[in-house]
Order: sequence, then C-alpha cells, then structure tokens
Amino acid sequence: MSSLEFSRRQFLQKMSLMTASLAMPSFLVPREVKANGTKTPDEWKMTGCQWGAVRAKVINGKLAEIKPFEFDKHPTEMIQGIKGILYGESRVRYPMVRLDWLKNREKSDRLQRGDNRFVRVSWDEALDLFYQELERIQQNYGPWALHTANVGWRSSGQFHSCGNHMIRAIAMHGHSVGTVGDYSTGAGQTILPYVLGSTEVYSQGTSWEIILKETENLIFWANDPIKNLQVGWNCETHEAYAYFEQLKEKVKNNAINVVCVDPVKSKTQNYLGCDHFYVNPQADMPFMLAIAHTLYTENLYDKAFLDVYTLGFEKFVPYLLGETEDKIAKTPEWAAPICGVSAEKIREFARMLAGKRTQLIFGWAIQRQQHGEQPYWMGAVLAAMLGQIGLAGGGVSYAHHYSSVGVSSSGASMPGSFPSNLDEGQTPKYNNKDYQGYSEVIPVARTTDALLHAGETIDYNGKKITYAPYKMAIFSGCNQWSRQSQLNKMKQAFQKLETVVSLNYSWTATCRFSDIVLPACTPFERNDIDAYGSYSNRGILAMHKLVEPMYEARSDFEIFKGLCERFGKAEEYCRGMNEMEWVERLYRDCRNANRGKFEMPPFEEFWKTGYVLFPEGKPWVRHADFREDPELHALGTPSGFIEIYSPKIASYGYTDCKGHPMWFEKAERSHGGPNSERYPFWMQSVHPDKRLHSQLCEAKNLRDTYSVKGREPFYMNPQDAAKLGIQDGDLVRVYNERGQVLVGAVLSDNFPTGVVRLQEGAWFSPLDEKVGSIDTYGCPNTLTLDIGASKLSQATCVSTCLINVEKWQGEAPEPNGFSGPKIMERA
Ligand SMILES: Nc1nc2c(c(=O)[nH]1)N[C@H]1C(S)=C(S)[C@@H](COP(=O)(O)OP(=O)(O)OC[C@H]3O[C@@H](n4cnc5c(=O)[nH]c(N)nc54)[C@H](O)[C@@H]3O)O[C@H]1N2
Ligand SMILES: Nc1nc2c(c(=O)[nH]1)N[C@H]1C(S)=C(S)[C@@H](COP(=O)(O)OP(=O)(O)OC[C@H]3O[C@@H](n4cnc5c(=O)[nH]c(N)nc54)[C@H](O)[C@@H]3O)O[C@H]1N2
Ligand SMILES: [Mo]
Repeated sequence: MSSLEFSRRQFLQKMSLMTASLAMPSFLVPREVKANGTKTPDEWKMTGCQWGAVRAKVINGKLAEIKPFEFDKHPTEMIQGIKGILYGESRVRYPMVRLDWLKNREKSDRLQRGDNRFVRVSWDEALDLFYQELERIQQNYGPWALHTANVGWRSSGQFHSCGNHMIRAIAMHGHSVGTVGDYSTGAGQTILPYVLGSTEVYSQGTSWEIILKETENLIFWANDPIKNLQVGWNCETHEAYAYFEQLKEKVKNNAINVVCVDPVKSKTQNYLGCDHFYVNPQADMPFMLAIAHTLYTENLYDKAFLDVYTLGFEKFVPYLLGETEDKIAKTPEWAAPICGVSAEKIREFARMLAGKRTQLIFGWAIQRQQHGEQPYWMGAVLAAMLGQIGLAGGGVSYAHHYSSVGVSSSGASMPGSFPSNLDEGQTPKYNNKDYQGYSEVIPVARTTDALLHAGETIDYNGKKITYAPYKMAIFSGCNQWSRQSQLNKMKQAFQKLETVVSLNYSWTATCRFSDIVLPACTPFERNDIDAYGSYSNRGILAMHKLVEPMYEARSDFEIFKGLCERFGKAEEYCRGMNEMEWVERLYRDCRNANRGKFEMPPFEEFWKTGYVLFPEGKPWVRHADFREDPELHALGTPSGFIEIYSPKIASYGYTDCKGHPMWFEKAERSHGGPNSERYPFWMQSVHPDKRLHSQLCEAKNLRDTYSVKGREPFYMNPQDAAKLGIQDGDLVRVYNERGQVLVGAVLSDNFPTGVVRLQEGAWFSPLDEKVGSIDTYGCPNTLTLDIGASKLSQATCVSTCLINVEKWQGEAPEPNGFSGPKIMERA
C-alpha cells in the first residue's frame, strides 16, 4: 500500500469518527427537522477567521450564536469575540474626517491630531478628499512623499485580504514608499538566510508524529505554542493541539524530556507539566555560548557533521575560547552571572543536549530584541554542534508555535488571492519613479525614524537606506498605533505628516491619529474564500456573509473601487468582476490546479457545503534532503552549507552584527544589566492569550474575562508586589522615561522576580494627544524602545525594555480607547 493510500484511509477513518461523534453538519440535516420546530437549517452559516472555522446562527439578520466547526477539536474562546467586534461600541460607523483637517487640509494644526474630534462626511466627500490628496502628493512632490504602510494581520480571506486592495488601488494611481520585513520575525528572517539558507521562520517543520516518535529531548526555547497556536495566518484548524495532548501524555509517563527555556513559566510549560529552565531575560546568548564552550571542551560535539555540512567553525572557536579581541573565554563561569544559571547547571544542560536525540524549537520573541539575530544564529550553531540537523526528531526549528507548522501538508493547492500588483501592461496614472535619492522601501520597524530623521541614510542588510520625508501615509489591515514601539516618539513623528488615511472596522488608536477614516466591513459582512490550514493545506473554506454591512461600512474592495473610479481605473482595478465572481474564480482556478491530484466539487456545491477537506499528507523531516546529499540539496546560503561564520556578513563591517554569533550587551537589561538600577523590571510584551494582537481587544465580552478594573492585566511576581505594597487587582502606574500606563496588577508565581508582563495589542488609549500623557488602558508600546535590532535587520526591539512600577494613588482616569471618536459639527 502506498503511503498516500494509507493516509487517505486514515483520513476517512478520522472523518467517519468525526461525523459519528459530533452533530451532523447542518447542511446535511434533513428538511423535516424544520417542521419539528427546532433549528432552521439555513440559519447556520459557515465562515472562518484566524481564530478558526465556525458555524454561525443568524436570526433576523443578526448574529445570534457562534460554534466551532465540527472538524476543529481544539477551538479557541476567541471566536466568541466575533459578536463583540460586530456589535461593539468601537465600530467605525461612518466616513469621518478630523475636525481641523476638514477645515484646513494639509495646513491643519497637526498638534490636534489624536484629540479624537471628527466630523461625519458622506462617502462621496470622503473618497473625493482621499483622491484629491493622492493627486496633490503626486503633483507637488512625487512617489517618495507617500507611504503605503506595510499591511499587518488584517483578516483572513483570499479575496478581501484588505492590504492587497490598498496596494493595488494606490499602485493604479502612482508609486509610493513601501516597507521591507515585518514585526514578527524581522531579525530572524534576515539572519537565517545567511546561516541556513531560508528564512526558516515561515517554513514547514518536521512533522509532529516524527517528533513524538523520535525526539528524546524537546526544548521549547522562548516559546509558548499552547498560547500561540490559537491563531493562524489563514483560517486556523488547531490540529497541532492533538499532538500536544500526546506530548503531555509522554511527559507524564517520563517517555520524553521536555524543557521550556524561558524566564517565565509559560502556558505551555503549565499545560505539559514539563521542566522549566529559567534564564535571565535577554541573556540567552551567554547561556548558549557557555553550552557551546562545554560541548567543545568536553568533546561532546559532532566533528564529522561540522566537517561535512558547515563552514567556519574554526573561525568561531577562538571567540569561544577567548582568543580574540575581547580575551574572554565563554565558560559557564563567565556566563553564570549574566544569564542567572549556575555554571554547574549550564554544564548539565549541555551534557543533557548532547546525550540524546535533541530537537530545539525556538519561538520568536527572543529575536524581537536588540541583537535579536544572535540567539537565532547561535541556535543553528548549537544544533550543528549536536550534529542532528536533518535527522528525524533532531535539529532546530523556528516555527513550530505558528499556524500549525508541523502538521504535515496535504499537498493540495490553495486558492490564490486578489492581486496586490498591477496586471501586466497596466500602468499607474502617475508613472513617476523619481524618488529623488530617497529609498523606495524602508525597514518596516523604522517608520517613525524615517519621519524624525528624514533624509538620513542608514545601514540595512548590506545596503543603504535613505529615509524619505514622507508627507502622507495610508494604513489598512494594521494597527500602527499598537504595533510600533515607543508611541510617544511616534506622536512627535506623526506631526510631520500632512495627511493620514486609515481604513478599519474598529476605531483603533490608528483611526484616532488619522485625518480621514473610512469604515471597512468586518470579514463577517462579506463573502469570501479561505485556505483552511496555513501550512497543512487541510482544506478550503467558504466564508459566508453572516450579516449585511452595518452602518455605512463597505468592503475594502468597494472602497478602493470607488477611489479608482475617480481616476478612471475602476474596471482595470477589479478586472470587471464583482465579489461573488471573484470568489468563484478563485475557487475554480484552485479546482483546476488540483485536478488529477484531488477532486473538488463544483463551486455551487462547495458554496452550499461550506468546505472541502483534503487528506493528511506524509510525515516529513526538515533538512533531511540536505543531510542526505548536501551538494544536490545545497542550502540557499552563499556557500550552500550551514554558515557558522558568514564571510558576507563579516564583509559589511557592522559593529553590532559580525561574522559569527556573539554576545553584545543590550541598551537596557534587567538583573544587573544596563539601566536596571533605575528601572528594575524587565517588561515582556508577549502575544496575548485571548486576542490576536489588538484584534478582539475591542470585544468587551472577551475583554471582561481578563481585564482588571477595566484595564489591561499587568502580571508580576507576588514578592516584588509585596515590596511595593501592591496587591492583586490594584491599579498600578508602570513607567519609564518613554511613557506611562495605568494597568491592573495580577500577581502570579509564573513570573520570577524582576520580570513583568504586559501583553501586546492592548489598545493604546492616551489620556490626550500630548506627548507623554498617561495611557489609560495599557498598551506596552507606550513604554518600549524604538531602535533597530542591528544594522543588519533594523528590526523591532520590543523585548528590550525596562520599567518601574508603583501603586496608583487617587482618582483614576477612565479608559478612553474603546468608545470611538468625539463627533463634532463641521467648523
Ligand atoms: N510591544 C510589542 N509590540 C509588538 C509585538 C510584540 O511582541 N510586542 N509584536 C509585533 C508583531 S509580531 C506583530 S505581527 C504586530 C501586529 O500588529 P498588527 O498587524 O498591526 O496587529 P493587528 O492588531 O492584528 O492589526 C490589524 C488591524 O487590521 C484591522 N482589520 C482587520 N480586518 C480588516 C479588513 O478587512 N479591512 C481593514 N481595512 N482592516 C481590517 C483590524 O481591526 C486591526 O486594527 O505587532 C508587533 N508589535
Ligand atoms: N494567542 C495568540 N497567538 C498568536 C498571536 C497573538 O496575537 N495571540 N500572534 C501570532 C504572531 S503574529 C506571532 S509573531 C507569534 C509570536 O510568537 P512568539 O514571539 O514566539 O511569542 P511570544 O508569546 O511573544 O513569546 C514566546 C515566549 O518567549 C519568551 N521570551 C521572551 N523573551 C525571552 C528571552 O529573552 N529569553 C527567553 N528564553 N525567552 C523569552 C516569553 O516569556 C514567552 O513565553 O504568535 C502568533 N500567535
Ligand atoms: Mo507577528
């Protein structure tokens, strides 16, 4: 029997189990049921989002109930936030224009931006204003003056994916300044192509079946998959959780050694009941170097592997032994005071790694710090020294916490998307490509610096970038005033902007700090199609419109079509097709692509059923082909081998990222590091447990389950709290020289002393528009540091952040972020 047949059979068994144990899919419920007076079959619609596929009950045009799709055995509570988004107070209801901007346009008083005073205008007026601004910018300045900001986590759905609509429509009009990189993995995705030949962070990883079977030491390094697998880039299946159940069982039976290397006892560590290995924040590098030192000096490393598969180990060893400039041997004794782990424990850890089949699995927060490239590079070096890269259940991964990576791929083709680029032969209305010496792109995390240091040139990944002094910016599918660090600095930077346009369905801080705000639909107010499973390619999902667009909301497609109409390019933009024609086209193209491999029903049937599921793929080992034949399957690095030393990076001559992985001190670091006397706590701003970044923060029904006195929870160690007279549930002020937030204390032993947590994505809610005013809900980026990780990646450094905390005294201002704009009469 071929393995494909085998997996098909498994799949069928799985499906029959599923239908036996769960309620029948509603479209199969016979008509008679209706007569019994129970649920009307067509009340339940199928849709999905990054939090999973759902069935939704709609009564009289209103969403009444949400339940997970039967295939999803590990749904997340987040889906209950859908109602909170649709019907919450934060909806953008109408096109809105900032009071003073409406009066004075580009000459408006920009100090008022963020005071949240807006005037309601008609759609026609809003789109005319938007269009006139594009004209003004292209005519008076040129492409360098317009910034089309990098799209963020938008909503899933292949047709309506809003960033594509913005990018294509703006490109129909003229050129602009874009971005490179992303906030998630800026440092990792830049360094790893030099080291392992691909970004690794967005790659399929060794299948969980194989890890469960072969791995003896499973190390979750700076990683919290149980928390982070709740969401996916496309509609999430949550299949990976089934393997975590098995893993938990194995841990219980002592059949595997699982260790979480993390300052904090994570949700994953608590769930698995596995070992927790504490390391000081931002101090993984000294720990890792000392492990390498031990492996080397105790002869526990795989010389043969290094010889055959890697380059440059001999250039790295002198640094390890203290034979280079710094004259410091990277011994466990050297590392211990920095990383907070005793020399003996470091040695034990190194010996443990070397003794068995070891799989290292890194999360991403560890590279969202200053010099964030180093621990990733060093992770590959450690794995190379252990010699197990490409073996079943061994080696290194940088993605198993993300979008069900490790669930093997069905191999089916997934639907394409609405194009973000112009079609062949299409040209913009203004085809001016003269950037006047400014760069066409900026590293995404440097958008604030670009405004404040316009005209300056910086290093970036072997190139030079000259910041364009852009005058107008457009944001869609991202929440710039949530994701970017050091928001008080951004308040200053935004004063340089003449015009800011935002599209959203919720009135985020980004809307508040804009001039023109356009109400977009939620994904629950339009029809779409999505991939089910971002890496597993498990199936294809119909996203049925649940309710009609509320208030005056329009889909991004309709909004940008309306914009393109104003310069005669609407037909070109939409290729003459409407929403359902596009959805059907994307399905049909996908069906054709799968012909002969996977049969798919005709569109009408798919749309009625709501989904197509594909059988599981074959388990797979990452880098196995490279191990088998390193010449035939050479890596994408300059040499084709794993580069422990990179001649290319060394040739850039950067002081903060050199030819091999190294320890660099941070601008600020807790536990005795720089600035820790003044600000004794390291603040981590990890990804939220019950949100997707800032999405769902506005869903009050969900927010009420975790907020403290209406504020974002601030997690800290009980002893630290006791010393400061802080009790669980107290309001506290958290501050540093960059800002201050008002949040609610939650005391927990999961947090060691000196470590606190404020989750990413808490809505920025400054008391007023002035620089420095207190944030009344608690966005961590009010406090984080806005510097580039290094000259190599220029990535975000949100994890390099120290703060202080005190109990709040007296009256507290109400949280002001969720209630939309202050609606004014036209001045
Ligand atoms: N302190 C700190 N900061 C961080 C991080 C951290 O760890 N710590 N992490 C960083 C990371 S990894 C990331 S990925 C970023 C995330 O940053 P973002 O990607 O900006 O985060 P989201 O909150 O998902 O923002 C998406 C926005 O798109 C809107 N939206 C959704 N669907 C649609 C649509 O169909 N049309 C339109 N027009 N709008 C839509 C949503 O309402 C939401 O406001 O944050 C970064 N910032
Ligand atoms: N629920 C939920 N899941 C998500 C998201 C979400 O918003 N909500 N966002 C998705 C996105 S866009 C991304 S980018 C990923 C983010 O994925 P990650 O960046 O991997 O996730 P985080 O939760 O920020 O951090 C993971 C762990 O790293 C630890 N850590 C932080 N700093 C250090 C350090 O210096 N050393 C060590 N050893 N450990 C450290 C933290 O304590 C935490 O347990 O998550 C994805 N999944
Ligand atoms: Mo991310």
